[in-house]
Amino acid sequence: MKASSAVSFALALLLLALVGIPLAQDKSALAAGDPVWWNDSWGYRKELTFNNCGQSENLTNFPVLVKLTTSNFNYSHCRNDGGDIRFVDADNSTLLKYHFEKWTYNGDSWIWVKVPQIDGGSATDHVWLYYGNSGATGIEDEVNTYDANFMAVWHLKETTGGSGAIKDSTANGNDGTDSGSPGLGVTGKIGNAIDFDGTDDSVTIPDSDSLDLANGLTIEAWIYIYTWVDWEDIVFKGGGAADNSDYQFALVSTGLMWDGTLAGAWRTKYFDTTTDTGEWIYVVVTHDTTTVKCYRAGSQIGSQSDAGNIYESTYQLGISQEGAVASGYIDGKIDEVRISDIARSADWIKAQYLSMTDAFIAFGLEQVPLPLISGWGWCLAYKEVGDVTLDLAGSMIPRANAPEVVDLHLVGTLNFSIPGRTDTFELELLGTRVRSLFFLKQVEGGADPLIAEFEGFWLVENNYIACEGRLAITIPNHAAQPYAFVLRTGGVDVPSREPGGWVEDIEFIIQKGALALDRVGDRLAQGGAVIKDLLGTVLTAAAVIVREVRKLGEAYIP
Ligand SMILES: [Ca+2]
Ligand SMILES: [Ca+2]
Ligand SMILES: [Ca+2]
Ligand SMILES: [Ca+2]
Repeated sequence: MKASSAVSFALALLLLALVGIPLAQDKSALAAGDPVWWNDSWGYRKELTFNNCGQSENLTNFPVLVKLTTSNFNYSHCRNDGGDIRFVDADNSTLLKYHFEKWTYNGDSWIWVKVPQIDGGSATDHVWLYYGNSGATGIEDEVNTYDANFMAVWHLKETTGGSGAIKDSTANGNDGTDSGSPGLGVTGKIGNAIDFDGTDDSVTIPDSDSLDLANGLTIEAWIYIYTWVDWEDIVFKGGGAADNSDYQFALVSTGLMWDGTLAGAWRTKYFDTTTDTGEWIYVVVTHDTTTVKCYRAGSQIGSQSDAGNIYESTYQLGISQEGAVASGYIDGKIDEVRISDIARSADWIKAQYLSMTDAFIAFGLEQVPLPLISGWGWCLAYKEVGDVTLDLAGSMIPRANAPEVVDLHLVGTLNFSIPGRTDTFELELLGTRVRSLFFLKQVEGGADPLIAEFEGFWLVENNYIACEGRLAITIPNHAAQPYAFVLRTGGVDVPSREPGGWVEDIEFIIQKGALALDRVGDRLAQGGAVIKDLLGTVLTAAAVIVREVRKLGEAYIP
């Protein structure tokens, strides 16, 4: 980083801190009492926050699609095989079931994760993605990624066909067999898909009790149609006649249709919608033995009365085929066909659509654990303030593409014992190391609150953390003045702990920091009026910072 950009960055950080914009995205993990880190053997984590604002329903045991790319994930921090990927619930304790649909190191990866509950109407419910443990092996649990109402889940990801080759991800084992030589392993909506030629390509699945859905159903699929033709079947189970067909979800010239057998007759229901070709469309039909509903792109496009149980036959199920009949072939690609034995709700379907279109998850910044959570010591250079103890907990967030710069976001308590009174403060520190280092936080406490301004520099090494800076305390009968101080980790073996060596380290940082702060001070002076408004009484003069920082090398007394 060039000096000028470092100065600008330092100034930017200063201003961000002063106007109260958080530097780190992670707040929930840092609230007092929260578990801070799930497992010390893992070196990194990200918060995955769900945008379930638009759905009022609590979504339980909900399969969420997590798509990792080189834009939202640093693959160099995890194993090549993804074996150290873990998903942990918001409690930072409960491991979640997951499985890879496709893992591509340094590419696009699709992972299905079962989330116990995503709160309705929430924009803050979240889970954690942990990674960075070279000794870990994968704990994928494919069948348990899906709730008990899923009767079949076909990712259609296979690159090789054959008898039973098209795998069902659920415990029901409804594996399919391709015929007609469809295109396997083609680019799908989610990982791979299957390309059907509209002539004779299909996948068929034998009849099974799990595919008999008398009491209701949901059929989902992503379709990418080349030519939209009447009576081409997305899913059809049955013998193909009015008296022997279970359920059918098909293309018609006006859109989509549902059908099946009821008392020896067809129960056809049409749903008018666009018949767009050349794009991926998420289509869903639900039936609760009373009403059949159809959805497109996550939104309901129709609802029709259709009382009666779903027919149960002994015929096979066809994807791109009219059940047991050699007909109904789709001319297009199909991906992610899923069948449930209940009618999924509108909220559930909408959230699934959002999840599968990268519109459901916000990826937080990569975080690393703080090397030491407790055991902090301190050394106050000027002993006038009184006794001070400090306990901190928090996390560090490395900046992407700048590993030498580490953001800090810490919370803790600061206890002052000054003649006549004792005050305890809640403390929040935001900061960075190296030349862009800066943090500041106003704290207060007690019946007649003290105001402490806390600013300084972090020096983070492999086995210790030192903090140095200035603390200005305004109390009655006590002139506000800056106190230089040094905080450092306690109870650890610090190689450079010898006063001379450590001071040298500190001085090195101070020199770089002071240079940056000189410039910050200049800039503050130039923009005095505006900035003063922002600062209020927090910072009375940036020059004080610079001056005091320069004293630190001398002021430090081990
Ligand atoms: Ca939750
Ligand atoms: Ca797929
Ligand atoms: Ca063919
Ligand atoms: Ca059956």
